[in-house]
Amino acid sequence: MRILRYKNKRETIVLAALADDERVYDLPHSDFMELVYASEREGKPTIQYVKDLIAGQEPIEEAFDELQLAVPIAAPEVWASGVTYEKSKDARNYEATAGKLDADTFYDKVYEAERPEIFFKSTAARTIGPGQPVYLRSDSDWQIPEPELGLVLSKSGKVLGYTAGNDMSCRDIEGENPLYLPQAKVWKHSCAIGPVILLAEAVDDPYSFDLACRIYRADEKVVEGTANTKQLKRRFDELVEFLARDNELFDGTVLLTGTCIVPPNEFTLKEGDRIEIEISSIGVLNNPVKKQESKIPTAH
Ligand code: DO4
Ligand code: MG
Repeated sequence: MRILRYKNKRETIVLAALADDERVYDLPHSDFMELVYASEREGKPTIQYVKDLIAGQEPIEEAFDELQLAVPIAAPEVWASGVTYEKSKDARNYEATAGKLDADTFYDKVYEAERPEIFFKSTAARTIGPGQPVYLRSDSDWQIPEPELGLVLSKSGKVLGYTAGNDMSCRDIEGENPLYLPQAKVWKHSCAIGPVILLAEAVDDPYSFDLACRIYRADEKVVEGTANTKQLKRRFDELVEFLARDNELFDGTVLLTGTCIVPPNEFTLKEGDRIEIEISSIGVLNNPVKKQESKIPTAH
């Protein structure tokens, strides 16, 4: 069972369920967390609560792929884990050492360390949903999407659901100096999530999601990569435990779990590209790429 938000004929954003038979049912709750709270009040797992709600109800007329989707949750915060897959460690080493991969870097150390890399990625205002453009930074010449599984968390750190995420990244800025990480990771429209939230109760094994990333330029596929969450070096409960340690979490926080798909080193995103991030049982997060319309003049 998957939960989504879409704009209906009255131009109102509404919450809905996408059932296993691919039919869409409107839900009488304003957002994902309201749905979770309502299921808790009834003492039912959210998946059962939704099944009971839609039983005997007519699906909406439109098919899922005809809907104008919105971001599935206005996550108050998006955090991200890094260097959780060997592929990411190797890519970070490449950008930090100008290709001299034999250096013993911070990335090698964090890959092996007990404490994972966790960084602040986005706020609700910076996070976009399916179909909306991710923006390019104006001061980077080496930008890539990072396709990642996202955990949707409660304030107690419980995994409520799974979504797909794009941790847009500037390899040149981070490679110049890891202290520039916030600038390499956080800017307007630098984070996309969606298209839906797959309820956690519907997932038997979260270490078996297939991920794929495809990048199209002028309708031609220029990048394609695949991965599986079984390649993760970390466990999700370990990442959540470190995120929550001495911290305050908010309901609906999203934690991205790191990338295992990195485009070839010579690749950088360009305006007009289109990014597809697909995760099995979740669906395809589709975003065009745009240049940022900068309102702030640069210093030089
Ligand atoms: O250290 C940089 C971040 C790495 C990252 O975002 C990832 O591995 O997904
Ligand atoms: Mg990442």
